[in-house]
Amino acid sequence: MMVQGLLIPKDHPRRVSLEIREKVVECYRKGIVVEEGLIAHGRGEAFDYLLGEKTTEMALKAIQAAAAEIILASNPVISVNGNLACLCSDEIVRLAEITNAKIEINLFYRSKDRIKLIEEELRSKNAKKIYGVDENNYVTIPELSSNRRIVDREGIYAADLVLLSLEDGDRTEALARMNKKVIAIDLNPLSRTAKSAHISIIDNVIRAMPLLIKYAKEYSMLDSNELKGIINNFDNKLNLDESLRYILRGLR
Ligand code: PTJ
Repeated sequence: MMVQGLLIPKDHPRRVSLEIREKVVECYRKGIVVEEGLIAHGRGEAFDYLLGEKTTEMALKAIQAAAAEIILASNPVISVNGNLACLCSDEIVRLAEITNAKIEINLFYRSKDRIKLIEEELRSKNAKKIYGVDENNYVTIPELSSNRRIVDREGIYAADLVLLSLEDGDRTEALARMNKKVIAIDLNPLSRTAKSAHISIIDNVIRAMPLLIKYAKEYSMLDSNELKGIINNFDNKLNLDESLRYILRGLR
């Protein structure tokens, strides 16, 4: 892959990270990712570096609990922003298929052009129904001032579970107040999103989404008691503390 005219050698120790960065820049040039999305990605990279750029044992436990919750949910929705659409469009569509989840485009830096571009990206991966694209269906989440308050009446508004990533804390808290189960993928264990979600997956979306698909497939064979057992064995607060300790141990 080319980075500003340079070829990234196959054996470069940080090749994957540089390739992902290149993909995000490409999406920025297309208009899928905003400038602020580049900055958010950089913050994510810093935390990923501290996590050793791999899925930790704690993240895996959170992913397993999340897969069980999504299968048990009666109306799960995957909330898609520019960065997630850029890095995981294929996985979003596959996870939605396996779990019967709805896909909703929900942007912080909202524009009709970006919604259209992201819709096209998802359709290119065979997404069928996409929520958040029809203005006639828009409703607002109470007590929230950002653009993310605008949601689809039949999508996030009606959901009992929302899977989100690279999200701001205000909306995560607002969704939880609406009695929705919130699963967040966020590399920063200190973020308000990570702290207020019911399940916080401290991992990079590029690793977490394929693992969510793997476990959703596996768990779709389980009965509801087995799924509840997986969920009851998971403690988000303990898991978050352990993720933070993992980073601190690495620093020492
Ligand atoms: O596409 P839009 O308009 O909805 O805007 C999306 C951005 C990302 C710009 C917007 O949601 C934003 O400003 O996000 P924040 O508040 O900067 O939060 C981003 C969080 O995601 C930070 O905690 C980062 O550490 C984390 N993060 C960044 N990259 C990744 C990530 N988490 C998981 N995987 C990543 N690849």
